[in-house]
Amino acid sequence: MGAGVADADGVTSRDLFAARDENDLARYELAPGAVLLRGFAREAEAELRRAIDAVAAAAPFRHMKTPGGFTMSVAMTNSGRYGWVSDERGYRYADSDPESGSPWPPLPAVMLELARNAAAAAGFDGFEPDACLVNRYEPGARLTLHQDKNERDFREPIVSVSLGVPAVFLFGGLKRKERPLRLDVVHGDVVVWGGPSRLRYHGVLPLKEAQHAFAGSARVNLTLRRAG
Ligand code: MD3
Ligand code: FE
Repeated sequence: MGAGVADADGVTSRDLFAARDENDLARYELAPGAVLLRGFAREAEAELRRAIDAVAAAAPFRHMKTPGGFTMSVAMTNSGRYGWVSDERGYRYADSDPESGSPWPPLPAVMLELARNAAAAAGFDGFEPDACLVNRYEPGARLTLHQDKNERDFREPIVSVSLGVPAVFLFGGLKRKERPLRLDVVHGDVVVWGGPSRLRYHGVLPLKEAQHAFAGSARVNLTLRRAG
């Protein structure tokens, strides 16, 4: 079985490198520096559920505005020293929640440990995230193609954790015009984006109506970053 990667018109699909570790979890190198760890977060799901609830209790999910004045369909919140924010002034990391003026809630230990372990499994030892953006997708919510460029040091990877309803990631090249590949991501999947893949364009197709025990009709994505 391959990683379920196809090009964006869905016509071709190809099996990519696969190896199984002792826990029977699959590790796929999608591209140089981009590693899919299928099911890597499943064992922590109960703790992650509680951690997300604790973060959202302190810093509620909100729909941010883009600098162009559009309201994002994805609801977001943050934990850690820095949080990613967007408003009419631009995209940036902020050390407090603009809604409350308070610091973001602390990065829960389960998120920090998961990110360290996933990064190490993907070949990025010593990853110490200081920010976790929590994205919540309801049916129809999407993220258009973009690059993550607000972090200080692009040598640091980004760890992405998918929870709840499945989604389709788009991952493109270093130029927006390159046609993106599609990747189906399901509950518990972790992707590490580093090295030569760190500045790839990427996005998420509109979420389909579905139900999952983790969060009902929603998908939750955690991205752990070294922002500062
Ligand atoms: C590829 N989030 O929050 S994570 C984001 O599922 C974001 O919520 C998506 O993109 C989500 O910025 C996708 C996948 C991802 C994250 C970072 C990347 C893919 C990446 C950095 C480089 C290349
Ligand atoms: Fe992104």
